[in-house]
Formats: sequence, C-alpha cells, structure tokens
Amino acid sequence: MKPDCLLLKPLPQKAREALGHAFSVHEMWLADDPAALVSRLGAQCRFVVASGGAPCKADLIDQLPKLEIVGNFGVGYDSVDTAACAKRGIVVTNTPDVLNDEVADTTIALLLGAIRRMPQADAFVRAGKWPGGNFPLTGTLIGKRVGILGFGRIGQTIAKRLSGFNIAGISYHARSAKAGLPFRYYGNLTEMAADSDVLIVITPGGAATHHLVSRDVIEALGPQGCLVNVARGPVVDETALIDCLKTGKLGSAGLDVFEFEPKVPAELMALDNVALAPHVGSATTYTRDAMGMLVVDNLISWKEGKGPLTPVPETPVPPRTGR
Ligand code: 8YV
Repeated sequence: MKPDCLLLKPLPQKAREALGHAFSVHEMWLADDPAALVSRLGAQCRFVVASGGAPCKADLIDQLPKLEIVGNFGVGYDSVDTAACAKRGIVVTNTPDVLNDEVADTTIALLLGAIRRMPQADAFVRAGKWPGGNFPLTGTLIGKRVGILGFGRIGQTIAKRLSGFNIAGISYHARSAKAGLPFRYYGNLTEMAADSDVLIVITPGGAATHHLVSRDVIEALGPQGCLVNVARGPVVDETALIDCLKTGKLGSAGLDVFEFEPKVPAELMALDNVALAPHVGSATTYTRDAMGMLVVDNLISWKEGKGPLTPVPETPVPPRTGR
C-alpha cells in the first residue's frame, strides 16, 4: 500500500504525477473539511508537502504524531516551523540550486525594469502616447555600484550575471565574509547601502531578517538609488519604502515580493518609479518542474530509507533515515 502524503498546495503537474505514483496523496485545499482530513490522516501520515502560502506550522505538526518529513516546495522555508520539526525529529527539505539561474534572471529583469522604466515604457506605447512625443530619458545601470544583501547560492549567481554588465563594482553583506570571492564584503548593511547605487535583497526571510532593510538603509541608498527585492517581502520595511519612493529619498524599486502579499498597497501601485511582479522569481515551467521533482525525490528517498537529498540545516537528519 502507498503511504499517505498530505499535500498542502498544488504542485506542478509533472511532480504531482510523480508524487501520486509513490504516495496516496491527499490534497488539503480540495478537502470539504480540511480539519477532518487532518484528523483522519493524523494517526498514520508520515509525509507532508508544504510551500510558501501553504504553511506547515506547529498547529498542523502537532496533529500529525507520525510525521517524519516535510518537503518544502521552494528554497525559502520560512513557512515551515523548523523549530517545531527539529523538536520532534522531523526532517525538513527545501529546493536549493535548481532555481538559482531563474531567480537571478528575474532579478536582472526587475533591476533593468526599474532603472530603465520598462513597465512605464510599455504602458506608454500601449496608451498611444508615442506619436505625441518620445518617452522621457531614464536612468542607467552603466557605472553603478551594486550591493547584494545575502550572498548564498542565488546571491552569488546574481553577482555572476552582473559581472557581465558595465558596472562599477559588486559588494555584498551577509552574516560573515566568504573566503576566496572577488567581491568586497561589508559587515554593516547601512554602510554598504551608502556606498551603493543599487541594493539587491536576496536573503532568507523569517524573524532574523524582518525589516533588515530599514528606513535608515533605504535612505542611505539615496535619491538616485534602486532597491530590488527578490527575497521575502517582510525583509524590507514596506511603509518606509513607499514613503521614500514617494518623497524622492529613494529613486526606484523593483519588487517581486511584498510584506503582506498577495496584497500590494494601492500607494505602491500608484507610483511611477517602481517595477512590480507577483512573486514570480522562479515561476517558469522549466524551473518549477525541477523544484517539484526535487520535493518528490526527497520524499521518495526518505521512504526508501536512503535519507533526504536536500535537508535544511535546522532539522538535523536522525541516524535512522526513513524506512
Ligand atoms: C516560490 C520561492 O514562489 O523558492 C522560494 O523560496 O519564493 C519561490 O520559488 C515558492 O516556493 C512557491 O510557493
């Protein structure tokens, strides 16, 4: 008999089919009574698939006494309560690496979109305004100093992309300096922002980074500065960001994530100096398939007693790896 797997949110089709071959899948969002589904599965369910927007927090974990592994669809796993999992010896896996290139590409698109005002240029053409005169000249990426907040796998992939542009330099801020990298390290984020024209945010979400990009950091970036956030909305103080964009204390922003997404403040949408995207950093068929398959491969590997493929560091893998 296939073991039960509680799926909290839809997976891409390829991964969903693969999951169905190995598990008896229970789709939480389709259940007439999700609470009844959880209590029915509680006695035997060892597998859960979570993702951003479908959190796996203590209230759910507590109802699944046999839970062994949570496969998170996404590299960021702030929606999984890893502390509650670690306490119970539950392994959490995420989807690192397979989305590095896609998120880096999206970052460049948003950066150029914001600085070169591509959404506004598109709207200008569509509105039939071109015959009335040329679109206003924009800022440029040429010669700019770029600071990257968060220098893990995606941050470094972004730096690699940027190395092909005619910019003045790349620096980064992370918890500690990384050995052997040809980029300047700043131990202080505000200092890096003050020395940068562009600040790219690609650090994990969660309590440790909440509002790390504060009003001070945004103001240090300055009136010509551009902020790009492809990490998590709450890393940036959104109220301060909007205020700075409105009053000219910050030049522009490219945002893929928002503090209370999918709600985007009307004030932000009304601004002319922003490029906005609905959290699509990794959202291509190609990359989402790869992420989905990695979730499934982790669960299958665990089921076969071979241990998880990509466990997160907060939930140490117990010596007895699956059964
Ligand atoms: C997805 C992401 O939007 O991987 C992440 O951390 O933010 C994105 O790739 C998310 O995982 C989909 O729910």
